Amino acid sequence: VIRCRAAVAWAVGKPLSLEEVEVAPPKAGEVRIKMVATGICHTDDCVLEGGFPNVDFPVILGHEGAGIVESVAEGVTSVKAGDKVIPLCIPHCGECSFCRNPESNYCQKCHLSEPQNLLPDKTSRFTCKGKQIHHFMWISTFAEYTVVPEYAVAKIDAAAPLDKVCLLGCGFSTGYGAAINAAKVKPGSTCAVFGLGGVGLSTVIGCKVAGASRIIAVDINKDKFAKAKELGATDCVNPKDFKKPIQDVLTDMTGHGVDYSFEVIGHADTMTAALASCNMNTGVCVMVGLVPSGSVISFDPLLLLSGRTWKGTVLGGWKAKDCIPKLVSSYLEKKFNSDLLITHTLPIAKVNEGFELLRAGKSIRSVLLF
Ligand code: COD
Ligand code: ZN
Repeated sequence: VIRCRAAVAWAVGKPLSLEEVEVAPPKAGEVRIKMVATGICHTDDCVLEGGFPNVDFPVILGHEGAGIVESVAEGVTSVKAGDKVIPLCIPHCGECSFCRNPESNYCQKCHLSEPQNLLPDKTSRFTCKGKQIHHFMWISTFAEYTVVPEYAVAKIDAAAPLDKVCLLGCGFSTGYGAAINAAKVKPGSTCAVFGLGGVGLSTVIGCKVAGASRIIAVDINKDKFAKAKELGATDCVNPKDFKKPIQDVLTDMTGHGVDYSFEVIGHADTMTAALASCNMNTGVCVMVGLVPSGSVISFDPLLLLSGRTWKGTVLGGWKAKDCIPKLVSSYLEKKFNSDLLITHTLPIAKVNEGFELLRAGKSIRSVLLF
């Protein structure tokens, strides 16, 4: 058992508290990781605000980390002590029908509706003050040491800077893959990205790398525009500056609507606005944000009848165990610069400050260091 620091969420609506926790050794098929760095993603904040009623508290959140394997239990073959790794918020077992299908990445070991609050054997490896603490998405990266199933961790290049590539565990890969895999953005095309947080700005990067000639960035916080431009946006639009609906603004700007639109906010109304913003024949709208559980979207079916495609993606469509290491290699080859998304680097003790910066719209990504 290792005693170490972790940011524990004791209850909805309460700040995290930095505690000493006990982390039990990995059981068969599991890996214990020494976490080096972790990003703060909007989804962690949604859980803290009570947006995921099926997440059990107390819980150690965090799902965008990078670290070094401390030890492995029997049966583990793909990683060993000392390897640099990224824990996977979407597992990749390699055996289920979705893993075997080259077109899908949503492993059957994963249940978005039933978050991985305990490890697959239905027990926890974390305790604090005599209480069992829950896992989050099986990876709980807000702990100095965490235990994950082997199919929820990928070995990465030993040269990778962990304080930078942690973003590839969730936010960057999700947004970038939405453009590359889900939309399959073509060179010369026109794109619109709704929501310029860490994930949406990664979609902007993906559209740029795919060769889009026009990238329209949409956000109600104009402070996000400078960064969007730096990353490749050609136009920035604030819906608050217009009386007419944003889909009409985008249609006017482009003639018939964009080729690809992305909703990277997680609101029902911006989902339908993004759909209506892509052109009526071949337009593709990709849903990246997650609306609060129980939300219902109503929309005019004529929007789809004329040919539009409306689709969603998790973790940008990447088959995590194979693709995250390849994305790390692409990062090292400078195919994209995800470092530009990191606006703050803080010690883990300042985790609540990191959440405050996100809520205030002042940060893109804060990286916490252990
Ligand atoms: N119109 C335009 N922009 C808006 C609006 C609006 N009505 N409302 C908010 N925004 C902007 C905000 O100003 C902000 O800039 C941006 O939207 C949201 O950014 P962040 O930094 O709060 O959020 P991200 O980028 O960290 O995360 C966004 C997600 C959509 C990914 C997240 O909220 C979510 O829904 N996660 C679950 C879905 C998922 O796949 N997650 C990946 C695994 S966690
Ligand atoms: Zn995330």
